[in-house]
Amino acid sequence: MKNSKLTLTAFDWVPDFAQGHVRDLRVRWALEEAGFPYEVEVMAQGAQRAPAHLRRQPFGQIPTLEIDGLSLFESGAILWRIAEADDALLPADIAARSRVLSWVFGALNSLEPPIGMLATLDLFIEDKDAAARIRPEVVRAVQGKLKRLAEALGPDPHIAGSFSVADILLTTVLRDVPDDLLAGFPSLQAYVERHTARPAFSAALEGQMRPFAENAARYEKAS
Ligand SMILES: N[C@@H](CCC(=O)N[C@@H](CS)C(=O)NCC(=O)O)C(=O)O
Repeated sequence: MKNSKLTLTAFDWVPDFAQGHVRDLRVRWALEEAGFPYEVEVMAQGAQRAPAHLRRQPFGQIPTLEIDGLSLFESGAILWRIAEADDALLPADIAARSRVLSWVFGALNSLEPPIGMLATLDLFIEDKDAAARIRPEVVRAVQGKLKRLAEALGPDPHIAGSFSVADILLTTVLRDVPDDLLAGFPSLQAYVERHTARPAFSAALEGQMRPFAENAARYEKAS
């Protein structure tokens, strides 16, 4: 993949609360870790629902990654494809590899849904009374999952042996947990700090943020 033409889709701007949290970040991070050069197709808000984009992402979302003309969607699938091409993100040993795969799905299927639900309640639901009624139940669900994750991690620095694509996914998912909730799990807080201290993460974050600053004035004028 080092010699492939890679094109990632990302937004040219998102509201403040989403900046640094858009899912192209995890793809950028994996590509930066692997050292695969890539281009970014920066899309205007709304362009994700244009027919041309729906042909590559049926849900009208980002990210997508085109690899030598072959387009992939779903951040988990994209990360797995990148990881398959790089020993640093996926161990060769079948048992270790299977463990990483389980944690990839664990991050996306078991942790991200309740964490995403909490974000939906806090940021998107207009009926604040309804959101407040449901919130404690969702907080309990998130805490339950975090408790199990902390137990599974134990004193280890990474979730599945050495650093892998599973750590990229888990870290990006945990970054969406409200600070006060994550503070109840010091080992997970340290896990996020450890992984976001990696230079590849900083490069990914910087890459996502750059167009937001450049385009902010245009969006603010339009609103
Ligand atoms: N399951 C998808 C979720 C993608 C997703 O939620 N993308 C958001 C940005 S993080 C998006 O494009 N939102 C704009 C929209 O839905 O119109 C994945 O992991 O790739």
